[in-house]
Amino acid sequence: MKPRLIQLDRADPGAIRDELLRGLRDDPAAIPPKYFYDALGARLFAAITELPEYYPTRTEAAIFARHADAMARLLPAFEALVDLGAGNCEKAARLFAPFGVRRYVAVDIAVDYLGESLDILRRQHPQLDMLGVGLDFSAHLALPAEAGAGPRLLFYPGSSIGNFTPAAALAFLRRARAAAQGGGLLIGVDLVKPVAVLEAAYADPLGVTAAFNRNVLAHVRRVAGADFSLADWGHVAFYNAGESRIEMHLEAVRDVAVRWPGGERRFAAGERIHTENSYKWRVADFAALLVEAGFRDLHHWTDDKGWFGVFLARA
Ligand code: AVI
Repeated sequence: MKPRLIQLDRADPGAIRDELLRGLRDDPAAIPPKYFYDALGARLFAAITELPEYYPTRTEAAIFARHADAMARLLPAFEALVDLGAGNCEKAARLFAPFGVRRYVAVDIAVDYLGESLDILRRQHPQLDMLGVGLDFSAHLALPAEAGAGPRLLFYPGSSIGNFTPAAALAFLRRARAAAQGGGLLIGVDLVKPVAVLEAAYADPLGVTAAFNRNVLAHVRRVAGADFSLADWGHVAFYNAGESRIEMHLEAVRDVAVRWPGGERRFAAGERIHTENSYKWRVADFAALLVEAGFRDLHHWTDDKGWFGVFLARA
C-alpha cells in the first residue's frame, strides 16, 4: 500500500514574488531563508551536513544514538510521531524501533519529495502507518484529521528552530504545544560555543556554504524574475555575539543593479542582502523558552563538549 500524501499549502506564485520583491526593496535588503531550499539548495544543504566544520548534524545524531533508550523511557504516551521538516525521513526512522512508533506523520513544505522518502521507508517498515503532509509549518501547524486525534510526539531536529528569532521561536513552540494534543516535543537546538567553531561551520574552506548562500539568488531569479548575476555576490558569515546568532549575508562585490519586471534596486559595492540568522541558545534560556510556551517536565541531553542540545518536554 502506498503511503497517503496530503498537500495543504500550495504556494501561490504571485504571493511568493511579492514576498521576495518586498524583501529586496527593504533596507537592508533581505531574502527569507526558506528560499534556500530549491532542488539544488536541498542538495547543497545535504552536502553541508557532511562537512567536517559543520558539527550540528553529526553531534545531534550522536546524542540520539547514545541516549535514544533513555529518551524512550521518559516519553509521554503518544499515538503518532510527527516529523517537522522530515526531508528524507532518516533522522526519525532511527527512532522508530527505540520509541516503538506505530504511526509516522512526515511534514515538509512540499509533499512531492516526501512521497519518494516514504516509499523507501514503507519497504523497510511495512507495519507502520504512514502519512505525508505538505505544509508550511513555519506559518501554522494545523495538521489534517488523518494525522489522528490522540497525543502526538512532535519531532523537530536539526536546530531549525535556530532560524527563527526568539519571538518567532516562542510563537512556534506555542503552536507546537497545541498541535501535540497532550503529547510532547523532542527538539534539537544548537548551543553557544567558541566563536571560531561557529564561524568555521558557516564559512567552510571548500565553499559549500558559500554556494548554498549564493544559490538563493538563482532561486529568486527563477521565481521573481530578478536578474541577479551570482558572480556579483560574495558570501559573508559571522557570529553576532550581542544577538547570539550566526548571520549570513550576500555582499555586492561591485556596484550592481538588479532589475525585475516593473522595478529595480541598485546596490553599492559592499552593500549586503541578509539571507539567514542561525540563533545559538544556552541550555537554561531554551528551557525557559519551552516553559514560557507552556511545556513542562523538561529533560535535555548534550554531547560531551556541550555543543548541541536535545530537549524533551511534555505538552
Ligand atoms: C537548517 N538550519 C538549521 C541550518 C543552520 O545551521 O542554521 C541552515 C544552514 N545555513 C548554513 N549552513 C546551514
